[in-house]
Amino acid sequence: MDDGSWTKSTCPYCGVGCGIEARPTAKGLLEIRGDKSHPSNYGKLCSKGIALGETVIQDGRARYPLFRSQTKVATNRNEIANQTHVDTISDWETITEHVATQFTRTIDQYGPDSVAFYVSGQLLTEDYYVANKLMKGFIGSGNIDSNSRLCMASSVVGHKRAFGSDTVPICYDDLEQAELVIITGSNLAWCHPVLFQRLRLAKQQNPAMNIVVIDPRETATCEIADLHLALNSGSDVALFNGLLAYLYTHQSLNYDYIDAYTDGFDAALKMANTEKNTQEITGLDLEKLERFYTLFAKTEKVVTVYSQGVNQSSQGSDKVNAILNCHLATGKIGKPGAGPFSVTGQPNAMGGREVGGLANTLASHMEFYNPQHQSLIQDYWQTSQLATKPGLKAIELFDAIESGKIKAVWIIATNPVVSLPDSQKIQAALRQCPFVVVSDCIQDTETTQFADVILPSQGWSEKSGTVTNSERRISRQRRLLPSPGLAKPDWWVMSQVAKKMGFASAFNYLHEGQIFSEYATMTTLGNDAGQRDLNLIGLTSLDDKGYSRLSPQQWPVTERQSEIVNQRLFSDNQFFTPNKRAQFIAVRHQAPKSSPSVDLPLILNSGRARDHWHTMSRTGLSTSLASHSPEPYVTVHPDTAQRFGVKHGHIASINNNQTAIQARVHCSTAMTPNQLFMPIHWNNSTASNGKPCSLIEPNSDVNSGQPEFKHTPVSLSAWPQRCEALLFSQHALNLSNIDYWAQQKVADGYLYRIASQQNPMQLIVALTDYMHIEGEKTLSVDGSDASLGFRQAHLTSQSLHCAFVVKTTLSELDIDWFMTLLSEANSEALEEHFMKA
Ligand SMILES: Nc1nc2c(c(=O)[nH]1)N[C@H]1C(S)=C(S)[C@@H](COP(=O)(O)OP(=O)(O)OC[C@H]3O[C@@H](n4cnc5c(=O)[nH]c(N)nc54)[C@H](O)[C@@H]3O)O[C@H]1N2
Ligand SMILES: Nc1nc2c(c(=O)[nH]1)N[C@H]1C(S)=C(S)[C@@H](COP(=O)(O)OP(=O)(O)OC[C@H]3O[C@@H](n4cnc5c(=O)[nH]c(N)nc54)[C@H](O)[C@@H]3O)O[C@H]1N2
Ligand code: SF4
Ligand SMILES: [Mo]
Repeated sequence: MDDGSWTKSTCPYCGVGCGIEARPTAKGLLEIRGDKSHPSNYGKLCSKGIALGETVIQDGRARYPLFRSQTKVATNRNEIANQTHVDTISDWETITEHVATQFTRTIDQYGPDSVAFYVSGQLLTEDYYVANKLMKGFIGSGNIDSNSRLCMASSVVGHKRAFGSDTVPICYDDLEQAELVIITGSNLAWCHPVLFQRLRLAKQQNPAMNIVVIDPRETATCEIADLHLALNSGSDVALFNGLLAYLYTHQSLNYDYIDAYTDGFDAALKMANTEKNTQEITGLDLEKLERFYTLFAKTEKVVTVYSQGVNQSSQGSDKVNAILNCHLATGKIGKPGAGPFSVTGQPNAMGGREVGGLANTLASHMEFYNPQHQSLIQDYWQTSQLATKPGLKAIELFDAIESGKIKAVWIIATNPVVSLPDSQKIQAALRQCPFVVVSDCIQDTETTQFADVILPSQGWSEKSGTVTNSERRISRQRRLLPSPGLAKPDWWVMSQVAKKMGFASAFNYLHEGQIFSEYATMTTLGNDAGQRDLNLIGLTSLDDKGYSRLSPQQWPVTERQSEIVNQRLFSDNQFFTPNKRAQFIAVRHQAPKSSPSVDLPLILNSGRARDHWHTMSRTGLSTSLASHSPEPYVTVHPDTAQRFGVKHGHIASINNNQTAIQARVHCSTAMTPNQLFMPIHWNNSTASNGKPCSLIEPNSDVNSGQPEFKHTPVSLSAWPQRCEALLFSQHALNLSNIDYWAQQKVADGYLYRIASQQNPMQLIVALTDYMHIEGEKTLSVDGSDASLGFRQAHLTSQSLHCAFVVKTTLSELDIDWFMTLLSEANSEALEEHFMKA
């Protein structure tokens, strides 16, 4: 919808799903502001949303369909082979024909379960719908799983077990209406910043509101907390079972609610009561536990926000049910200001779950095990090939690739070599997979290294469709800019392949609005009496204009919403189980799969930094975002640093039996002495070796298949650095022969923070190799003055091409000096600054 020159769209980062308004700038970038009319953010944006305009530059984009010929060598899985490849530019007709033929041949020879799609919560609903329809409906296999497996799968299991459906009951308004907000396993301040801002404001306006943060770390979210429970990693089930037992002994249960609307309470309570040693398991003292339990017991309006500290655990789904049990036992659900609130990570984590993009669900909240659902979908899609059983979940799926059961895989909008546990295993699997297709906006990611075919996708600002946020609100993402080269929408590419596989009539889409319409109608099948939560009947008759102008709609949508709607589910206390009653699940604390040992005495926790998004393919392009945390770091308690001989600001190695990785040490008492924290963002595209998933074992929750990303036993040691350097280049460099480096986007180029175990002379020689000196003026300082270090710069009259400084140790002053060098406007000023101490 246009408002003058501004176009409304949605932020492509987190599941808050903020509305933005954008307009092109003269330089081809975008000016961005918050959309005041969007009911999820009312005009607010966080640092990432504000900086979106800087990220639409075209660095590194995949522009043309490519055939990549690999030199595949059978390798030992622990060996990181140097993959070499040759790229050949193709066209869409040829390449989609090739993909179709390879998939068809594989299916003909080995059956439908020999192929798989691995997709993403960063796809639009329309893309996701087509992917799911092609795999489950026409290829006839359940083998389509998503990076949502790494993100939301435990919540999905928890919801389905308790409610009979994957339902997030609350709306954002509930956060503001609550009197107690519990935030557990979520760094809301950094990961859902606009919700955090809304909550902070609500607390200012209502000082009686209490906020409890439950996290082993003291995070930025604790800034607004009245109480922080730094529980032992993995002990949430014990904490919430303790709460249930407390509610029972303190007569704080709602028996009317339990009796009228739920089943299974006695068993859940009995199990909770068997857990006597809450203090020991959680590591929390009695006083803190009682403060928390009393607050829950005495407050009517309680919202419990939870995220990856809960989901990403070998007991993730039990953690979720332990929380849901407490809400059900007190009837604190389905009422204004009350309910459990699983905040979704990715912009369209919800949309993916809605269309059915997980291997163990069928489509549109319809299930494999339900014969009526099977036949409804079969008729609707007019197919005789509908998959009849769930497919493989992410980790299993890559195991099946490694063992050769899956012989062709299409990876879309995700980077599994970085984001799945045991990166070495994922690499080994892809290396020996006969046919790997990768659709991405970026040409060279760690995963495209293994592709036989690279398909260039439109990115945010170019693509068009819908996403659903954490409060079930569907918003439009709109096309704002042209796409580079031949990049195409993912739904279009998949439809081309589907047609060439012989499914033309089912994939004849001309535009994304048609797909949305087909999906909306699907949600209504067999759903006239509200049998399922997800129902978009009010959007089934949207015409092209209606779709193009669609304002945010919160599901269920019985009638198209023209005003802001804030609805919550379960206010009628009716659930989606066969008898309409919510189910308690009896759960018991279990220790994480791997425990610390003498050799690996510390626990590695991993998660997010404020201003980066995942593998940094977008945030890594913004200078303002890059400066908040410019390189991979490991946060260490000062006592632990001392114990392991590592120093604040130096490089450390974090290792286990799998491998060792490096990051800069950041000492902080926000950590407990037994834990380390590392951000997930840096990978081999942006740093030498700082990827937590290289260390993480593929342990997962048996019910959800979600990996245990937050609990890896490791050890820590100093990395014997002998010198450091800063290097600037106008172009991104491949520094593969430097031992430690991290890349940071700066104005007009890239800055590299470097450390080396070699002596300074050796590093200088290596860095000089990266300098392009033809026709440029060279400045240098030879290092005889130790306070200046060894310096080199290459410039033309217009700009600085590249520069570096090497010293034994770089101080903050050296970094400031280098940054000023980069910002000098003309060569005279630059030359003058170059010689300064
Ligand atoms: N800036 C930024 N924001 C993002 C993203 C991003 O990449 N960058 N990604 C988005 C996505 S996809 C997701 S899934 C979300 C994730 O959002 P969050 O879940 O909030 O983020 P994380 O940092 O992964 O982990 C949350 C917290 O769980 C804590 N934790 C670890 N172990 C335990 C435990 O055993 N129990 C408890 N209670 N807590 C524990 C960690 O210390 C951490 O502070 O963020 C979304 N928003
Ligand atoms: N150690 C550890 N590992 C984790 C986590 C953790 O907390 N700790 N968290 C997990 C979680 S919750 C998540 S969600 C994952 C995220 O992990 P990934 O999904 O692997 O990370 P992204 O960088 O978001 O990858 C998205 C890719 O899709 C591309 N892309 C963006 N938009 C489009 C599009 O429209 N079409 C196509 N085809 N491509 C597109 C981007 O360029 C990028 O390469 O990481 C998981 N891994
Ligand atoms: S809170 Fe999330 S959706 Fe909103 S602007 Fe920030 S990153 Fe984007
Ligand atoms: Mo996520």
